[in-house]
Amino acid sequence: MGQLHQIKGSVRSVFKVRTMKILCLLGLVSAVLASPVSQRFDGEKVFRLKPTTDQAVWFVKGLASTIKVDLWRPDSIDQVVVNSDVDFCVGAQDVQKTQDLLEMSGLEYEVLIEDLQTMIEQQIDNKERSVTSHSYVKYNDMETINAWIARTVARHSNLLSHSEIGTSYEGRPIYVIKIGKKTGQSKPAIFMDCGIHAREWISPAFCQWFVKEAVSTYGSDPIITNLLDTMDFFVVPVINVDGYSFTWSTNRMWRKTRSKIRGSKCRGVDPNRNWDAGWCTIGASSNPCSETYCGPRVESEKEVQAVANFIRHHKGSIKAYLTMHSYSQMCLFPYSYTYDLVPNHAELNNLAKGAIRSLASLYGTQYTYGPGATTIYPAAGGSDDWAYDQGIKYSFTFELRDTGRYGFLLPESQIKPTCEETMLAIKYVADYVVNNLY
Ligand code: 0X9
Ligand code: ZN
Ligand code: ZN
Repeated sequence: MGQLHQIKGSVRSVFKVRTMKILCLLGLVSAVLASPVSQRFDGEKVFRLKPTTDQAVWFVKGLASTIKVDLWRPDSIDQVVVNSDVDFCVGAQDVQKTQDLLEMSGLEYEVLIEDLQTMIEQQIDNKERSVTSHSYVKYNDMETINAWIARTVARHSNLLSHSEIGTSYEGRPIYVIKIGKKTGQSKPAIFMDCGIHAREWISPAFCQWFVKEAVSTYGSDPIITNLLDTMDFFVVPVINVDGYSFTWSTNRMWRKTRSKIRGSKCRGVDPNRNWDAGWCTIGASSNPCSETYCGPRVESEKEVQAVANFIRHHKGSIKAYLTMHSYSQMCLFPYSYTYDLVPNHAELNNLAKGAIRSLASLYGTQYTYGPGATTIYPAAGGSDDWAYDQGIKYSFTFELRDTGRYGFLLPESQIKPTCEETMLAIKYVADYVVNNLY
């Protein structure tokens, strides 16, 4: 719905500006500069369909072409297939029509979210929020995460250091935190990133949690201690820093980067379609207005470039690549750009199976696992496939909680359990890697 609201918003403000006196105009302009008007989602509903026949798939595609639907999952309409859940959001003005069409079709559907705006407002509790301090059980904005990085690294300088690996389209710094016992020698490493997709807030929250856990259990937890003694972790808490900031300031449902596209009114590239891995061949769009726009060229996005350069630079030492997304509860491994199985498919499959078993042992959270192309959908240009083809043979995408009850709006009360269980999966993978160095 993004497009629609933005257009409405700008028409309204042009009207206001014309009818106001100069003084008011100045006041209005400075107010707008100070805090961008947030996009609202009043009356928008999130639906779930499960098309069980080819006709039903056709119906869903037809619906998407008559009504402006925001797909939440899968993220593009050509990825809708028989027997897969389709979650999508519909603007208030189209809710009745959608419901009528659904009733007529006889398709089974659920309303996942009655009112998106209410859900967004409920997700974060602004009353108890303080500007300066971070929390591991709340979502933190970009400034808070950056302040957290500086402070945490300073406080644990025996294990942590950080550096800027590049800047974003809008000029924000992108940081990597290095975690490991300083031995004076170069060690093998595991790379993990969060926040490729802006609206998947649980992902940066997990990277913060991971750093905290690693530091606070070093010396007491034998697995973590062994890991940090023999290896380093490189953690990028937020890759898509512009998009993440934009989800806090303006549009909670933003996914892509914020770069301007020559010749288009739409902004942003899907940073998980922009890598040099079968780029833009399947499950990606060359339309700049699409949520899965692959970009004008490979690595067009500065954020993708920054991470790709970092990984290329440390290629010899990085033994595993982990990237955190949400939602769907899946552990995915290459490939997604082709149905071909990777040479060490059996090994990755076993590793994923062990990881999700370990994850489930805490709260019973069920994950599925397998190669991306068959487990979620074929989609080229992803970071996991690229890292794998760089020679990093342990490469995983995690899709964290939930399976759609809240989707991207996972309540803060679930941050702790989600991070705790995910920690078990990551430790499982890392422990395997440290014992199978290559
Ligand atoms: O589509 C994606 O980029 C990921 N799912 S999400 O809902 N978080 O957007 C899945 C990525 C799987 N890997 C590749 N497609 N390479
Ligand atoms: Zn919408
Ligand atoms: Zn994602």
